[in-house]
Amino acid sequence: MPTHTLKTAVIALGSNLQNPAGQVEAALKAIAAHDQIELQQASSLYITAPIGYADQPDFVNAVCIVTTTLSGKDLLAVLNGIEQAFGRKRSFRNAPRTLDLDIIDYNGEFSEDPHLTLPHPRAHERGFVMCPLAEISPDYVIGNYGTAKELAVRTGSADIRILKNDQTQKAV
Ligand code: PH2
Ligand code: MG
Ligand code: MG
Repeated sequence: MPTHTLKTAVIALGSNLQNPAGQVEAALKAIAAHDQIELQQASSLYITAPIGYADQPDFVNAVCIVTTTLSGKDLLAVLNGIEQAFGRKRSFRNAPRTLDLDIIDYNGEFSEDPHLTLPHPRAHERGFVMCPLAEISPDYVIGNYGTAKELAVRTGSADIRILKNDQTQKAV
């Protein structure tokens, strides 16, 4: 693909139902298999305590960086399609889920669109996103909030453990 049309995006993956680690690993493969998405980097898998609605199982989370010729909206549609294929049911906000795929950043763009707010409005304060991102790209800048490394230090990693480490570096 011509490089000038390539955009870089950060995608966060999360699951806390039905073999969460398997869900996240299979989702990474599904993302990588899309012909308009190239997987550049994937973090280790992390076990993380639930944020928001606490009375649910721990999550497995990971983050990946991709390049893509898709627009942000088309990338979101592809990710929603993968969530559906993995049996995602939407019940209530922050409910347990087989697979959640969130766009954290799309090429450094800003958007107030309620269907795709960029950067993701809460990711910068979530250790389960910032710690994995800091592992693979510590200098990645999230909107006006700072680098992944700075934000991971701020969120802390108290309730976050590496489950499966495919990398050599430590998160924070
Ligand atoms: N996702 C949420 C709400 N809370 N907590 C953890 N640890 N990991 C998640 O992926 C997560 C969450 C909403 O998407
Ligand atoms: Mg989410
Ligand atoms: Mg989501």
